[in-house]
Amino acid sequence: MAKVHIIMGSQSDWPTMQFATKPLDDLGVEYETSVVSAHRTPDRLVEFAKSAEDNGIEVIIAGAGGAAHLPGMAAAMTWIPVVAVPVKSASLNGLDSLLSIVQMPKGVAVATQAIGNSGAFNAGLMAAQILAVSDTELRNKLKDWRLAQTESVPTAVE
Ligand code: RP5
Repeated sequence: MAKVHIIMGSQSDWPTMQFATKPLDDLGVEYETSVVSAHRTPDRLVEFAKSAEDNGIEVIIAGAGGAAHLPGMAAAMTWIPVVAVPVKSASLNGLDSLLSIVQMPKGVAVATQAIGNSGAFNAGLMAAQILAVSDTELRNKLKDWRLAQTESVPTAVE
């Protein structure tokens, strides 16, 4: 069973959320993906979040747009870290998604990333970093990944 599970409120979130898979693929971290909507499939959300620990999930990545209560609701039902991605919305460019995800009242934590593709990518990276705390092999891969990124930035302006 994969330790990382990526949930999203709608199939329409996938073009954004697929960016979360890039660093996970690069680092050899397995993941699963599901559409779980807080308001369209609330029972599916309850089932997912309450069984996450028994299913061996160690990090949840949750992306949603608009009045985006999916990450917070998932976090309310499990202690497993939830890394959230505010998906860019049609009406308000994702500001609605960001504010509704990031403004968690105290007592339930959600690790909110940036709006859109960069946030999704960093959510994958953050999930790997969380797992790396107790996985030396993954930690070394992350260090190499970061070094390669640093070395890929040229000093010269062309
Ligand atoms: C949210 O509503 C989803 O996360 C998505 O970002 C947004 C729009 O969903 P669709 O109407 O495209 O299914 O629940």
